[in-house]
Amino acid sequence: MMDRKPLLINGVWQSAAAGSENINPSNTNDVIAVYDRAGVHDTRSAITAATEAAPGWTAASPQLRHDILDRVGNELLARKEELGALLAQEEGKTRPEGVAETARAGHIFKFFAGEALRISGEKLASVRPGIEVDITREPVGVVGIITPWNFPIAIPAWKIAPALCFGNTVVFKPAELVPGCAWELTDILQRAGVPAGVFNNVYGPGSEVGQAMLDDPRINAITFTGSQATGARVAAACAKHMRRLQLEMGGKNPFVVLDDCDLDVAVDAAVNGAFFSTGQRCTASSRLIVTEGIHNRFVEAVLERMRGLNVDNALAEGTDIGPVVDEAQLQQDMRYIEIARREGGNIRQGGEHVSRATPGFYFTPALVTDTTPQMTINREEIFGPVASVIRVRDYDEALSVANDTEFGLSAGICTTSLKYASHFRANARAGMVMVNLPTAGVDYHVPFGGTKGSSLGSREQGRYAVEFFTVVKTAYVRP
Ligand code: UN1
Repeated sequence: MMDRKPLLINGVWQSAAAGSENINPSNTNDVIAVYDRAGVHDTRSAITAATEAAPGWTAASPQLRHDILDRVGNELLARKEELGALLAQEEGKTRPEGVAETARAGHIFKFFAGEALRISGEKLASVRPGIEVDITREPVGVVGIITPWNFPIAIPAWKIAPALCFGNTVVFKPAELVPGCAWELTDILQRAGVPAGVFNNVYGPGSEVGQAMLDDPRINAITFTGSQATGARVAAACAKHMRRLQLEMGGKNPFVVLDDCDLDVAVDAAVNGAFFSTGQRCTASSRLIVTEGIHNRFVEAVLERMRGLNVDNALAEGTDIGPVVDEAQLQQDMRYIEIARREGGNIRQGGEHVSRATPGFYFTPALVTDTTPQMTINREEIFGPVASVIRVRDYDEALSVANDTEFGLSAGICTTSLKYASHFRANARAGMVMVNLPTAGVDYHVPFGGTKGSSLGSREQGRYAVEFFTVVKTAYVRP
């Protein structure tokens, strides 16, 4: 029997009645570790601890907050190989992808360490003589953080670091499938000197832990990344409690390829955006919208590149694409391939569950051509290595197809025309626009987020994170 990895509540490692096994999707015989699983009672204890710790942390010196966050960032960077391998082992993205994600998390902590020293306000002259107006930012209070499995360390980092930076306390519920990175990050935060109760990890099921967070009025704000369906439940609960919220949900991101593009650039960006990280990114390029003149050459070149992609164990040398995260996701990916076929799509390559040396959820990247914007695979997020191609006449049709979805996270275009690139930047209905770049893979120091059904609330990351994690106070003073 393996030792269990405990929860962190009120600065104390605590065991729970039940535990969950963390299974390696590249080798389902490999149980990475067993993690204590919080229930409703543990969650309430964590919320109590975070509530009681809030006044002290709010008053803590920016220097202290800086130093703690900086230590966390340094340790993540120093251990990126080890933690990146754990990430790959539990989530299934490749080792280099796991290492890069861990480094990104380290940089995020270091960025917000600096931001702790730059919390600023404004002073304005009142319209009434002799009065000053001061505008300052205060923490929101207790922040609930609910994260998905697909970025097991970067997404926790980009919510936890700004929350702590701006003086909030945290109740953190990591995704059920990836407790490992969340536990290591918790251990790092604890050893870096986060005071008791300021940060709590209540790993456990959404139906118990997540629900207990949603139901508790002592949580002042919730930041959530995950599915639209769960996002809607989070939003409803937040409305009930008049609580601040930030949602990052799905995408059905278009990547437009115009006749005048550089074909190599287009193929690189499309293959990276659609299939890397096993396509399990809300920013994935899942709809390739291609004008007639280049359509066939583009499709053949993408297929050729796909044939060279090695789908295998996430930890193996030379793997380009790891397994999908679990059995349920594998079934979902295969179901969408069936739907695509039934609706008249042409599965040109991939879309199959394949075996490798170790038992895992291996699924070959799929390209579906001859699709129309109305087909299910062009409307619903699949969250796997599946891309569809939509053939269009010209730029105008491409833009209108690109915008024809309920989502609006990221939108890409590949063109050498300044005119089309500029027009697309202005008219793509998305929170992020990429020109001659994949729709996925973003910098850590600039705002991240979408429009329409993809996001709700203010932006994450970079200086814009201050909007969500602080409340503005306006003070009128007669000196
Ligand atoms: C990226 O593309 O680098 O869940 C980031 C997601 C996003 C993060 C994507 N929130 O896939």
